[in-house]
Amino acid sequence: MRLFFSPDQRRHAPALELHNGAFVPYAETPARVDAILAAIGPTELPGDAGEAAIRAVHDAGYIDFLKTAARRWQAAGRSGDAIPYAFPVVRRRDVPLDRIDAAMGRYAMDATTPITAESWKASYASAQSALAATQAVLAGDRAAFALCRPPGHHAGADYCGGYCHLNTAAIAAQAARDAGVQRVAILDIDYHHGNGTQDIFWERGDVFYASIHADPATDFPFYWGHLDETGAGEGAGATLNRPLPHGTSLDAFRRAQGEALTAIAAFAPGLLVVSFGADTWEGDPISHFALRTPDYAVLAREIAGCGWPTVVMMEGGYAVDSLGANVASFLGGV
Ligand code: OKP
Ligand code: ZN
Repeated sequence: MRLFFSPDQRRHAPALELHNGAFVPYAETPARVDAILAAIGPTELPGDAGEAAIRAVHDAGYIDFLKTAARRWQAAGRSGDAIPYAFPVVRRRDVPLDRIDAAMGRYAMDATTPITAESWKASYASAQSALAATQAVLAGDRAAFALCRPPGHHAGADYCGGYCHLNTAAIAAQAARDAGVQRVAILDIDYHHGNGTQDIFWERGDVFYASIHADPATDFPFYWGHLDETGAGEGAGATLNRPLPHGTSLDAFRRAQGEALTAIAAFAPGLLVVSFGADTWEGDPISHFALRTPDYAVLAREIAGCGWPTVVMMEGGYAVDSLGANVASFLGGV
């Protein structure tokens, strides 16, 4: 299986994040990719496919914001990373927002996703890795892996959040659609619900989104991922959510994944995108499931057994010392 990663993806390295009421060291570190690289062996550099596939998913105004936010933040006299703190939650009029502080809230869903001067470079490179892996599968490989980082599944068409700026799974799925694949399915097995991916395809009947995750009644991102969210309009029935309780281990996770795979099989996709997070591991520092390292191979074999051409995107996983083994277990199963 071909594996894709660009060193530019290390360049996003915020100092701190807001966690439980205090600023703590940022959890989504470049060290995560080094741990994964050490376990999975050599990767290939993605080519540079440009911005078109990114623009097919994300709004022009948002892309411009990502590129310029850190510079505007510095120009406003700030020393730390750019972090939003005021949000237009009550549907204010869509007035032009020149002040960087206002733009930060407009283009973010939370205050845990700092933007640095290098964030665009790193997220752009992460999207290129996603596109290169997708190309490999479109060209005939049965499976490929994109070591995406920063992750993607919380980012919507016009917002960042949950450590994510560009939605790599959505970019991959849309690129496959634009290459002529009629139906694309996304299976999201990160611990957190992929609100951005769900949001982007909510009214789309051509991209099926299935997610297994911690119940948003107790866990981030809170406002999305409930059982009764199933899509709307053309996309009615093309979203499937399986929220699970703290303490979930292989048996229950596997049953939920089986339901998701059955629904995806009925949809008959030409390509599967997997948003894979290893933050479902029993020792993850910010999560509360109880999967063990060998469990990832079991889950991956059941996915691979369905026979769809499959592109795997790295999402979360914060227990750096075990991250490599967990990712290697999953990829071995694929
Ligand atoms: C990204 B991915 C809780 C803060 C929540 C955001 C978690 C983002 C996870 N104090 N932080 O889905 O792994
Ligand atoms: Zn996660």
